[in-house]
Amino acid sequence: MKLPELAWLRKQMKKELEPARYEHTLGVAYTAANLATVHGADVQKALTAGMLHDCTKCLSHKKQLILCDKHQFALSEMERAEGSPLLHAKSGCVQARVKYGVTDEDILNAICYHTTGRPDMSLLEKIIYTADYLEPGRRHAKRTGREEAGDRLTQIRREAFRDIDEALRDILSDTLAYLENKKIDLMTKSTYDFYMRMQGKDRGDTYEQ
Ligand code: DGI
Ligand code: FE
Ligand code: FE
Repeated sequence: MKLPELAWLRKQMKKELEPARYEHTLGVAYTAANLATVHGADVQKALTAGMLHDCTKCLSHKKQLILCDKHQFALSEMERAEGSPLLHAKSGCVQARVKYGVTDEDILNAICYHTTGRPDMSLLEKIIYTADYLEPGRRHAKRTGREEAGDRLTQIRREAFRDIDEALRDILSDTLAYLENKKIDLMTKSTYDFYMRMQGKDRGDTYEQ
């Protein structure tokens, strides 16, 4: 499967994104490439997905809605809501396909679910979700704001290269804690439930269905 040329994508992202978002994007792409190397995923796909994961983040909400509607990408009410933090993952997935020529379903899904995650993610999806949280440019765990977040982020960074599911559970816990008073998307909640339940299974614990 032919992937878009990385140097071209990088140039496009430099044009499309604000400087800090562009730096974050490079951090995610290279962190994803490293995670892919360690965990045996396709490095080129990880670079492509990382480079494009926030590709529509600097477009207006309205432009993102128009893009999704034009290409018949169904959106939930929460994704459609003005100021939704979830919309850019969906519009990014559409844009990756129609503007940047990505046809690989795994890459498109990694972009689509990079904000909420989803139950039973592919390795590439986990890599992008995790890299987004712990790329080197993140000064603190973005969703916690806790004082100890720096140390915790260091721990999660290390963990991600050892056991990506364990890192994923830590990230999901912190995200849910951060979202405490905000509206939680059904997908974010199902991802959390799925991976917490998996932990029970890993450790041989019993749990209620
Ligand atoms: O685009 P980034 O800033 O790199 O990061 P992101 O795409 O992971 O997330 C954007 C924000 O979305 C992040 O601050 C957490 C938030 N988010 C994730 N799941 C939910 C959510 N916000 C709400 N309100 N509800 C969710 O379920
Ligand atoms: Fe994002
Ligand atoms: Fe991001």
